[in-house]
Amino acid sequence: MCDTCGCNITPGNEHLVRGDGKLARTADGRAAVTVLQGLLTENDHQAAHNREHFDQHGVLTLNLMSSPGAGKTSLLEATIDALGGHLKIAVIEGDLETENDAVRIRAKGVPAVQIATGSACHLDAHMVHAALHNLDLDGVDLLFIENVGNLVCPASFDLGQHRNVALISVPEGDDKPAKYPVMFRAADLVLCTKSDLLPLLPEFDPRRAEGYLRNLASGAPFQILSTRGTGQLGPWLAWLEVELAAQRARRQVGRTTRPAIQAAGAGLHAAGGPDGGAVSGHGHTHHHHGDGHGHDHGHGHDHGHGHDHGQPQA
Ligand SMILES: Nc1nc2c(ncn2[C@@H]2O[C@H](COP(=O)(O)OP(=O)(O)OP(=O)(O)O)[C@@H](O)[C@H]2O)c(=O)[nH]1
Ligand SMILES: [Zn+2]
Ligand SMILES: [Zn+2]
Ligand SMILES: [Zn+2]
Repeated sequence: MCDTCGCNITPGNEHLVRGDGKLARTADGRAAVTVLQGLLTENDHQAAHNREHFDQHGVLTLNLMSSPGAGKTSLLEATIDALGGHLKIAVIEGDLETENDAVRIRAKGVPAVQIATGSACHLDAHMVHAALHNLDLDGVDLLFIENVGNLVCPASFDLGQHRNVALISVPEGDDKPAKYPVMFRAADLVLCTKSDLLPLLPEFDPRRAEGYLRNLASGAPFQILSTRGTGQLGPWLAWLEVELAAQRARRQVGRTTRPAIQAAGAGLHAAGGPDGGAVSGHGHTHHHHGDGHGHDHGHGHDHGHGHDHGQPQA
């Protein structure tokens, strides 16, 4: 969680803590921990709402996480080359600064929205929701969210995605799952990238990397690939197709899914576990958003929320 690095407040959620925002410091001095807990709860609530957007549009949304430079954007470029002919792909890019990654994706003919997080080392659900205002999800099959390069904070924020994918690249060393367990426990799939460099870096042992992952009691598939040469992208592309089909089957019966590990605040909500959570079964009791969204979504449907908000909390 981001309590330690102080990055909880982002351009996406600062309206909640500034001025007369709902988490703004009260005259009696609301404790910082209460405010941070409130931000996580708000994040999870916004994430559930984002997931409703994705589900209404029949989109499978994947959150890509890794160290800076592990090869997320390159993998997206290669994936678009391979699947773009028969699947409609869209991308949300998160970086501290620059449009560079979005420009690379758009060069492939795929819509990409860049989120510049400023100082925040992760994306949160509010930032993703804002990005959705600039993205037409109609007809989109796969939405990739490329998170900020960082192996710590992104794992703690639910964005509304269905699956988490974590990358570990050969040059960064094979012990990353041991050192950053929170990230790798949250992964539904682990990709060992830049495998073309294995001959140059014999100290990287993919079996050891997978062993560290298994030590975390993770059963996530571990795939070794490269965006260079022959690449061995087949298993990754097949995983995407299987996940897309599985999500479509869930949607047929009004269900959805969420990543293996939830953000800390998600425990406060009562919506089913992984693979559970009927879309309409939000079921938690809490104060009304009061946001009423207050802005025009511009993404072509109204925001009925579709879940029961229960009674306002005392
Ligand atoms: N040898 C090799 N280099 C790669 C591979 N994939 C990416 N790279 C290189 O690694 C560098 C970083 O790749 P990116 O795709 O930009 O990495 P990223 O994870 O998107 O980086 P951030 O968005 O900054 O976190 C670039 O110079 C890529 O060309 C690969 O499979 N093999
Ligand atoms: Zn990138
Ligand atoms: Zn919305
Ligand atoms: Zn709600």
